[in-house]
Amino acid sequence: MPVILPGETELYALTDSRLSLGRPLEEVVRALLGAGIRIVQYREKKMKGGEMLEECRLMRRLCDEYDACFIVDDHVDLAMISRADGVHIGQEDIPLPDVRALVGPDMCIGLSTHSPEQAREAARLGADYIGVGPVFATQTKEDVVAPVGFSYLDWAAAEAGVPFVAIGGIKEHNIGEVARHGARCCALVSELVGAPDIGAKVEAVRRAMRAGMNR
Ligand code: 3NM
Repeated sequence: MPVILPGETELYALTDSRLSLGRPLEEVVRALLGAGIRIVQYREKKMKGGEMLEECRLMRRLCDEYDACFIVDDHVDLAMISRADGVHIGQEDIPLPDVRALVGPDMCIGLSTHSPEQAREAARLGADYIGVGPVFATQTKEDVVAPVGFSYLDWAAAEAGVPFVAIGGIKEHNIGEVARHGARCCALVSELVGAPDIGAKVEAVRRAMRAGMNR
């Protein structure tokens, strides 16, 4: 199955067990995939490796079932063992060339960036896609840099030269504006996994994004 990248699909969902209203991972991920989400990232910060591996294997099975792309945040080892389609790393994680040397040519690598300089460097290093953010303030990520607002997003839409996904504080009420600033793929955490009805929220968010693109 070919890997789906940001740019080929509008919404990118990330998991977070702390924000999922106590629901099991399978229920949350099935609701996301059932609503048509094509890229999901496993993002857990405070769990034991063995438990995370079991969850990654579960997500691999679910993404196979729904023909979706499965990405693991940070943990290159878990991504490799669970046969993820990709791994997502941050500016302070293991450098991209070292991750590439480990995972080989086929696994996709996403890199979080917060400025045009970081985006250019990511492209030079061969990132398959970049995160552009945080567009708005967010409580979901610890130690996150200050919001970059629309200035970096506008630059990315015009110049990034590599597929990108906008991230950080994106909600149903502001995603239209994010789309209007050129984002063709948006990543959301709390707005989706924290919704009481995930399927309905995905639909509403998608509609709001498309409305922004058409304005
Ligand atoms: N990365 P929410 S912001 C995981 O800017 C992540 O690189 C960011 O969560 C970045 O949609 C972020 O709940 C958290 O605001 C986004």
